[in-house]
Amino acid sequence: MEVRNIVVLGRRNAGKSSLVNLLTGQNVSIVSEVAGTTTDPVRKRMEIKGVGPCNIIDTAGVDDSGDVGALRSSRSLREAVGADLALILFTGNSFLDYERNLASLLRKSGVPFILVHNQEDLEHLEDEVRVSLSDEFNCPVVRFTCLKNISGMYLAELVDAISDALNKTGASERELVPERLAGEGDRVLLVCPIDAGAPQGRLILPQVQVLRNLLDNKAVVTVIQPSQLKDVFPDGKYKVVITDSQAFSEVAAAVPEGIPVGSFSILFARRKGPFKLFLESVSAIDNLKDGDKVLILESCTHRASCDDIGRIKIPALLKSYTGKNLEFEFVSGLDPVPESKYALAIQCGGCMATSRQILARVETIAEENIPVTNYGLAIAFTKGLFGNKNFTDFFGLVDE
Ligand SMILES: Nc1nc2c(ncn2[C@@H]2O[C@H](COP(=O)(O)OP(=O)(O)OP(=O)(O)O)[C@@H](O)[C@H]2O)c(=O)[nH]1
Ligand SMILES: [Mg+2]
Repeated sequence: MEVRNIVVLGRRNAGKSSLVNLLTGQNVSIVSEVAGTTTDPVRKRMEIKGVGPCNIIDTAGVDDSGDVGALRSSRSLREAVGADLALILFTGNSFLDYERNLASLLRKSGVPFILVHNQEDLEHLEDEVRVSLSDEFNCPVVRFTCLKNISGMYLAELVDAISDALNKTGASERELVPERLAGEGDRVLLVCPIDAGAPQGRLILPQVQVLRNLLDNKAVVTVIQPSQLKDVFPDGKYKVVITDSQAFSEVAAAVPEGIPVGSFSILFARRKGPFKLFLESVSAIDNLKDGDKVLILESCTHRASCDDIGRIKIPALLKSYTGKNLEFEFVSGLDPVPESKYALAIQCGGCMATSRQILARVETIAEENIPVTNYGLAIAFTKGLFGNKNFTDFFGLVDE
């Protein structure tokens, strides 16, 4: 199930950390009367009734000043644009520039938000202000206090507002395996190499998720390693073959015409990212010149299984395919993209990130007119698979 990210924003001392602690029922963030106590985003996983697993993300105040303060507040904003829901805290009936800028940034990024008037025990939110904010921003405005002995009722109301807002927007992701690709009774072949890079004793997450989705669709699934392709083809009758990108060439050579062939990473690219943009951008590989910089975007925080694809395999494939002397830069997690001229950016499948996070990052790069594609598409392109009919048939089934 998709984990939803809820980010808590506001000025210093608004009570963000106090609210996060109350919401999660744990002391995850330090609270103090010193403005600027929280410096880096702090996240805590919790289950919200009626929503499911959520990360509650505490942030540094957006009004933090000085050079370091500006860095802190820009980290807060980065969390904001990738979130599924934001809480904007304000106090003392003052909804001023900082709060307004937050609201317009969130609106621009398509992130729904709730305005939370904290410290109600010190100053009550006037009805007039509440109504005018709710009209202006067309969003819920709730009253809150972090004072322990009276917070219970406010907390229940806030949790209801959070769950309503998240249920209204729905999960932002598309299904991984559309039914028209593999539905009830359809036979599907999964090709999962177990090489030195594979984790001990288990499959990697993208494979597990695709397998689960296929079972949900009631497809009939066979899982093999590339060396077993000869045991199932040419006779095997499958509706579709889904392979790890690394085994593309072997699979393409073994599968008879008429059976669409795709990869795990293409399913993830379609689910999480702007798939059309990825698809349109992949041919930019043919325009790469000597000295061009290529940006590799990794979204995992644990990089064990994908590391080697992004850092070693893709650079090697691109260099040998283009014959050019290319430079590579790598960005992982939600780290900011360095400002530099890139000829191409390549995003990983993003199995650990939400689609909002991927979209937020990819859009900022695409705005600079940098073509952005994805691991699986780039690998397929360099292996010449765009000339393979089974492969292009697969796009016909997943594209919409
Ligand atoms: N009376 C009252 N005090 C509050 C309330 N919420 C927070 N405080 C106090 O306000 C101070 C700041 O609270 P924090 O939760 O650290 O605020 P923050 O927004 O996380 O602040 P920074 O991390 O510095 O940005 C602390 O002394 C809290 O005890 C509230 O609802 N009522
Ligand atoms: Mg704090």
